[in-house]
Amino acid sequence: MRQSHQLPLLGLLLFSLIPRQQCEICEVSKENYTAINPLISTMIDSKYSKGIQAANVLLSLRLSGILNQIQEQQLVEKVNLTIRSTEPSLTSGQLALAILALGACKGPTGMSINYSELVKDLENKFQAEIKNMEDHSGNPLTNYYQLSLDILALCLFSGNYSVSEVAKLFNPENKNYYFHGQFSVDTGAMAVLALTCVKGKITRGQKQIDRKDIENIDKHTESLVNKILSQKTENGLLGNIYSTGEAMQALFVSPNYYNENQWVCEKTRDTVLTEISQGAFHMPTAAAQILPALMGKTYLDVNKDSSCVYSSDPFNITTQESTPVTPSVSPSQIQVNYSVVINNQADNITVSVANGSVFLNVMEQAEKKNPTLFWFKSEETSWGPYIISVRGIKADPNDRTYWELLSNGEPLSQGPGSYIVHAGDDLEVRWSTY
Ligand code: B12
Ligand SMILES: *[C@@H]1O[C@H](CO)[C@@H](O)[C@H](O)[C@H]1NC(C)=O
Ligand SMILES: *[C@@H]1O[C@H](CO)[C@@H](O)[C@H](O)[C@H]1NC(C)=O
Ligand SMILES: *[C@@H]1O[C@H](CO)[C@@H](O)[C@H](O)[C@H]1NC(C)=O
Ligand SMILES: *[C@@H]1O[C@H](CO)[C@@H](O)[C@H](O)[C@H]1NC(C)=O
Ligand SMILES: *[C@@H]1O[C@H](CO)[C@@H](O)[C@H](O)[C@H]1NC(C)=O
Ligand SMILES: *[C@@H]1O[C@H](CO)[C@@H](O)[C@H](O)[C@H]1NC(C)=O
Ligand SMILES: *[C@@H]1O[C@H](CO)[C@@H](O)[C@H](O)[C@H]1NC(C)=O
Ligand SMILES: *[C@@H]1O[C@H](CO)[C@@H](O)[C@H](O)[C@H]1NC(C)=O
Repeated sequence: MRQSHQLPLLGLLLFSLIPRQQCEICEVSKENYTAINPLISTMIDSKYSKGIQAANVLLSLRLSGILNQIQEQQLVEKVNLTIRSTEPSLTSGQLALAILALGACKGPTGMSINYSELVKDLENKFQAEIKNMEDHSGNPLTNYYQLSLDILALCLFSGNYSVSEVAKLFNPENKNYYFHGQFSVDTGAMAVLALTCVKGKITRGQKQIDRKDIENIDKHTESLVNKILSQKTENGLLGNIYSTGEAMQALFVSPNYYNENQWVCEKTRDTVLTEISQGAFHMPTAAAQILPALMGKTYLDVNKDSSCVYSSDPFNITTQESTPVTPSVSPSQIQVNYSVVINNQADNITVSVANGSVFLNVMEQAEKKNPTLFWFKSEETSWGPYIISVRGIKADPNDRTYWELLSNGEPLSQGPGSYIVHAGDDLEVRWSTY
């Protein structure tokens, strides 16, 4: 199976039409739905402070067949409003996500949205990404995760893209799949979904294609799948807990590229369920990215003809206001070290913050004590606040620079608004290139 790309083309096409048994899709069974209730509450209770977060949530809940019509309509309006009001400044991937969300199993409200206009817009934004790569030594305006979202949306919603360009761009050796030389599982997974969609369109004869391009797309998919599997941890996660959902989707749609003994889906699923119970998915975007896989769904299911299935509420969705935990005693103060590191030059400070504070609180406290050294700017994103500049030095995708967060020398796998600091932590923001 692993050599499939070496078969002659005809054999290859026939081969890929034979579905391998889909035992890899290991969705959570009905009797275990209580385990995913926290995800759904997190998403429904969200205020969607950043509009594109609503797109993540709408896409996820629609694919999973969970919304009732009122909740859905509110989300559709929110997404629709966001794209109309912010359109020129949306990144390509944000627009792609909005199209996927609005177009997913078109409900009764779906009809009044003009997709062809949005899809045209996306074509232009995708071309701008390519143009930027040409002008800035191969660096897109955003990143390959978003370029993959773009191709996925163009593929699913009959947009125009060049298959040879896709075959060329998505070569697994491309630097954009790697951060600090480390393969990004999230990025690879999104690329597998996009390439699988493109290949599906070709084999169903909807595009006239050079056979060399098909062979390359096939080779890329196989290699990406192997890279994803090589990031499997002992407890079954693929990459880290936040890349696992999308990696599961990638493996669901590519069963012909790996052997059954290479991945035990059930183990991955059970580790994820445990992590849910421990609160790992308290962010709406994190919850939105993991849910479809747990329901046995992938982003390729978006344009299945069926219209939305409205749930008869097997989840007992709770939309009560989240009860803020008001501690009766004020929390004790803890001390941490914080430093800003630029080219091995460190400026450090010791600050006190309330126990339970997050990284951002430490940065704010440091800024208050010494604004000259520690002033910074952050920006709201679908994952919460993102540090865009410190002391006026600004992250720039054209030269792959950013502010990296570390604790005790280790890069964090959560952002400044979520990572809870501990007494004695050595916290650092480091000017880095990915
Ligand atoms: C590309 C990417 C980056 C790029 C972003 C710049 C660029 N060139 O695009 C780089 C490499 C710089 C980066 C940095 C970080 N990232 Co990052 N990143 C991603 C990735 C692969 C895609 C994001 C994207 O484009 N989404 C699609 C668009 C449509 O959504 P968007 O919200 O508009 O995207 C923007 C934000 O997501 C933002 N962003 C990217 N990463 C992060 C992380 C956090 C915490 C925040 C608040 C925002 C943010 O950059 C995007 C482009 O502008 C995601 C994977 C995923 N599953 O989402 C991880 C991901 C979001 N990143 C993650 C992390 C942890 C980080 C860092 C905190 C790592 C670190 N130790 O420093 C830093 C952020 C530090 C800071 N300055 O605040 C985690 C977040 C997990 C969590 N629970 O919070 C993810 C999910 C990866 C993972 N599996 O662990 N990242
Ligand atoms: C899921 O359900 C099965 C059967 O009811 C049960 O044996 C198993 O322990 C459940 N798993 C989790 C994680 O709840
Ligand atoms: C989306 O926004 C446009 C323009 O503001 C409006 O005409 C259309 O009715 C909206 N559609 C939905 C479903 O809200
Ligand atoms: C959608 O937009 C396209 C391009 O702007 C336009 O040609 C078309 O008439 C629109 N369709 C509807 C139903 O409004
Ligand atoms: C489709 O895109 C290709 C390049 O990606 C371009 O050459 C071609 O003209 C486009 N076709 C249409 C109908 O827009
Ligand atoms: C939902 O509520 C009903 C009745 O209260 C209960 O029987 C059912 O088990 C609940 N389902 C879940 C998934 O919690
Ligand atoms: C903090 O800075 C001082 C000098 O300003 C230096 O001696 C010390 O080693 C630094 N500590 C850390 C943890 O970087
Ligand atoms: C901080 O809070 C945690 C529990 O939230 C507690 O275990 C720990 O002892 C506290 N630390 C300090 C220094 O008060
Ligand atoms: C901060 O770092 C200095 C130097 O490494 C160390 O002596 C001190 O104990 C640290 N303070 C805290 C609160 O971790």
